[in-house]
Amino acid sequence: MVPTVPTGLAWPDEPLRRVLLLLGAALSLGSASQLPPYSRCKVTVHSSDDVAAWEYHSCQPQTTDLARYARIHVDPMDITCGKPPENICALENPYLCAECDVSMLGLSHPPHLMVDAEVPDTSTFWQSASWHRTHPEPLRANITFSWGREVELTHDVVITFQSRRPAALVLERSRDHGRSWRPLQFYADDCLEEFGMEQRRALDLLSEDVTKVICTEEYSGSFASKGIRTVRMEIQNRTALLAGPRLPPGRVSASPYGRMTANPALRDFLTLTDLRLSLLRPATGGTFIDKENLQKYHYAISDVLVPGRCQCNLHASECVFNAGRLACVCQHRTAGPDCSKCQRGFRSRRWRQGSYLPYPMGSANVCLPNNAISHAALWPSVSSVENKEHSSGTQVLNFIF
Ligand SMILES: [Ca+2]
Repeated sequence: MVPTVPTGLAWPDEPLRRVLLLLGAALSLGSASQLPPYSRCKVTVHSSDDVAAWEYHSCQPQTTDLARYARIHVDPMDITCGKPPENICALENPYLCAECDVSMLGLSHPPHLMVDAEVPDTSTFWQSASWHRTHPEPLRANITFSWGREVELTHDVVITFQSRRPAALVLERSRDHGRSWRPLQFYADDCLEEFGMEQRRALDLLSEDVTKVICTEEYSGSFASKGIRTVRMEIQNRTALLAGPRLPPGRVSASPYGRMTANPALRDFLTLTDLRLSLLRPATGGTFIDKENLQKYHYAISDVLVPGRCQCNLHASECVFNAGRLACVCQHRTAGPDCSKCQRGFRSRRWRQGSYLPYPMGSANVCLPNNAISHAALWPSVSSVENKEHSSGTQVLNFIF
């Protein structure tokens, strides 16, 4: 039995969770009976003698914490502390130090401690070497999460630092397994000086800026709270921009999912095979660099949360983790790790991605048997089958075996 990827952390249960996912706070919710049917992927089988009928809906897996299913790579190779053993000190107190040693259990801080289960009051964390190792060269580290397949971000990416938050970092994405990279968001204590960009907050984005790459100072600036250790990539603030104007209670927006489908730029922005966190400059507490105590400058991360789902082309409601890889459990007679082709014997028309459109039923775009076109008597009209199937909510597609 292949395990299903658990739903993970504290996202609301279905169907509320999926609505919150795309609508965010910008949309007033209707009653449960008014929730869009594409929040479910249900295949209902009615059978009588030799005739069986299916009911299809566009579908996708639930959101989970993808960081737990990633291969994690840190470079440069020797940037993790402890080889050779060294003392890492607190930024606020250079005499408050702890030894890091890869050969000692309890004193080592390997990368997997960024994605382990955190126990309250006990933090486990990855830790870099201190600036003492590389000074006067910059202290830099790249942390790459690789899934070996396409996944979609659905909620805010949250990075929790054990150290003070860095003075400069970039979150980047790749859709080609690390061959090329594009920025998702820049972070700096001074965006103009660090990246030549005006600082901006995700909250201030307009609907036409839904895929705009911004630089924000709210997590790195000198005004940033010393007690708060998280850095966010705000996904929900962006997807909420597509929800449209707030509607009176009891009314649901025409189709935020449809707007999502109709916005390939946003889908592209949120789709990736790899996520990279580039740490460019550690927190220094100001402009002065204490060269006598470089051990107090370093990076340490206790947790990385990457809420998202497998990209299954709206042809799967489940994604499983098997032999170290995530794979969609394809429906609609599709096949492949991401349901991107039709099953053998079901290729009478070109494969198509599922769609949330037309509203409200969406289009499953099922793969049809090889003889569906040639046997017009059994398949009176492929297009009418597709339309009826999703316009009425009742099943009309018959297979005869
Ligand atoms: Ca941890």
